[in-house]
Amino acid sequence: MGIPATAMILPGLENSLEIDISGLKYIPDYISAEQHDALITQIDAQLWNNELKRRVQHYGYRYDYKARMVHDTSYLGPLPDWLASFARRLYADGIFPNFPDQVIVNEYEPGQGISAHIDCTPCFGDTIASLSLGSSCVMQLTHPASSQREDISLYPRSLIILSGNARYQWTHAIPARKSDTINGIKHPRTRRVSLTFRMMVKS
Ligand SMILES: O=C(O)CCC(=O)C(=O)O
Repeated sequence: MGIPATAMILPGLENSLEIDISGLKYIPDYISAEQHDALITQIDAQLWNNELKRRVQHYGYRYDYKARMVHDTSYLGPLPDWLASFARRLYADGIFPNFPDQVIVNEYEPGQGISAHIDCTPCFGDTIASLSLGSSCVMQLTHPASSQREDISLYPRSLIILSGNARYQWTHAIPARKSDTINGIKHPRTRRVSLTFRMMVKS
């Protein structure tokens, strides 16, 4: 499994990771500093949902954290313009085979994280793409069948793409801690905001 041939990533947007997990791609500097700041401003003008330890915003379809799924009744409406234009770019760049129609914005203050998970399989399609804003952090990818673990540093303005094996056979997590040690150097975390784009699987 992998990104379908009809949706090959544009030349120049190739992986720059040394970690070789099939279906994993990392694109540094996917957006400009101006786009980064404009997105933060847009996000901070919206209402936050406080049902988890970290704050979240849901667009397109509401995700039910208790049931770990999206219900048929959870449609919230089309993506707002400021997300739809980004979704169009993800499609035009060949990252998604169609427009992504579900987005979760996660906010991580230092000490906050997200536990290891595989995104809902019946709910979402093959590609999950997460844009990082604000602080850098480490994402842990774990292959439960072999216990292999890989740490990936996510820098602001980067895009990480999980599809195929990376999406279905590996869990991903952001450890809840206040700093990350990368190549022996301690990086204190500041506020991080991510936007994760997905495509709903329509029944
Ligand atoms: O914050 C991230 O980059 C990942 C978010 C995530 O894994 C999720 O929303 O399921």
